[in-house]
Amino acid sequence: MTYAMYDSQLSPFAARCRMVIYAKGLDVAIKDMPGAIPPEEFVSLTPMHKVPTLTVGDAVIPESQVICEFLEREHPEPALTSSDNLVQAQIELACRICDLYVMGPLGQLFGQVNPQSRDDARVEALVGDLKKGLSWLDHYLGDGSYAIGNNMTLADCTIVPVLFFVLQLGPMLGHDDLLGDSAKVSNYFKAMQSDEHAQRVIGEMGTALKKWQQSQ
Ligand SMILES: N[C@@H](CCC(=O)N[C@@H](CS)C(=O)NCC(=O)O)C(=O)O
Repeated sequence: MTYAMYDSQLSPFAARCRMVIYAKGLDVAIKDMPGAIPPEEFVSLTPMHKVPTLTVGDAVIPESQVICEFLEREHPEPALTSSDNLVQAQIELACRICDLYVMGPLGQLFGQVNPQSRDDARVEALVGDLKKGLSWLDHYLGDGSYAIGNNMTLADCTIVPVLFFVLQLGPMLGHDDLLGDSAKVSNYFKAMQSDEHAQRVIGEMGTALKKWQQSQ
């Protein structure tokens, strides 16, 4: 199969898919947006107009979690899911907590980075929501060397890019303590620095963030 992925190096959703691609050693042409194709052409490819979007020959698959699960089914080795149904539920729960309760407030906080246009009351409310979501993630994180168990799973591919963002964004908003109530999550992210695939996406996101900051 011929794969291409419309990507943004800074997007935590796209980074999730790249981490899966790296962990599985897949041959995927990564096309950085904006620039990979004109916006009108991208809209005709997917009306959702979001990265990541995977193309598989002529087929188009948007949505990071759907892309990751598709790649997992097509390329089951190395496995990023569990054959134990209860463990698999924990993996899916960690991904869902990130998507529903962490990425929501985090994405809105990204819109509050500029101190000139910042709404401080809104920031405080969103920081409260974000900390709550992170404490829920903390509660359900496993005790092994990865998010759930002792091997990399889709949960790690989802959580690592999100935590990179949390830790970068906090100081920009005057909040260095976003993981203050989430010691397990904090220790987990420190431990993930020595995983080669996590390291790679963290490095890519760091470079993209610097570029973005210079452009502001
Ligand atoms: N639920 C989507 C979210 C993707 C998303 O929001 N991507 C952002 C970049 S972080 C985007 O493409 N925004 C452009 C737009 O909405 O037009 C996923 O998991 O893939």
